[in-house]
Amino acid sequence: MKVEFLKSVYQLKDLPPITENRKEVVFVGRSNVGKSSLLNLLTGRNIAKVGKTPGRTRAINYFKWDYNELKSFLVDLPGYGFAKGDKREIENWKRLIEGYFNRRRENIGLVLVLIDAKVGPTGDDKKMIQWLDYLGIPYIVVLTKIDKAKQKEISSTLKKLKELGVETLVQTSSKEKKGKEQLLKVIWNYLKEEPNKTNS
Ligand SMILES: Nc1nc2c(ncn2[C@@H]2O[C@H](COP(=O)(O)OP(=O)(O)O)[C@@H](O)[C@H]2O)c(=O)[nH]1
Ligand SMILES: [Mg+2]
Repeated sequence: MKVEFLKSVYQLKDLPPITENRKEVVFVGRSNVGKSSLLNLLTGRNIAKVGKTPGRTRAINYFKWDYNELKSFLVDLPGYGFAKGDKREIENWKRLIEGYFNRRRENIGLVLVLIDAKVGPTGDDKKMIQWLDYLGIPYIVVLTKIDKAKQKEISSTLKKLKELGVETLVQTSSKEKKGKEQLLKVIWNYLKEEPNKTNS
């Protein structure tokens, strides 16, 4: 396995060219939900910055990832749900994220929608899931921080997600290094699929 930081993208024009046949594995979710930690868990490297002030990481961070013969980009998106951000900042965030998904749609292999096991899906998470459904972009939900949640809270989160129609789900704890192998397997299965196969 090989991973390297490629670049931070603040403007859509700086997105890397779609070359080398690299599909994108995208991390989305609330600020602080554990996106960067999960990226580090998956790659076994301390490569994404963890625990920066929520909402302050406004860039799309690209990593090149070679996992066995599978080549991809890992894409760490800036988090949503920062109540204190000013209006203009939120507008900029929205433009960047919407532009990202519209432009990269065809190149996205899988979106990981991260949801805190204890908190459950928020309004923003629901909007994101519905939007991905609408765009026809493949995604799965990844529960994070299961080490912090009681079994009862996890059950309640699972129930809410089921009501939203979410089927594929992996439970993880970056702290306790749980769920890594299962998640790698799911990602592998999505990325190895032939292009257009999922749309037939
Ligand atoms: N207990 C626990 N804390 C975690 C876990 N994953 C991340 N965190 C903590 O949650 C905070 C935010 O993590 P980060 O990966 O930066 O979240 P991001 O903003 O979504 O990228 C940090 O303080 C992490 O140490 C986890 O699995 N368990
Ligand atoms: Mg982060």
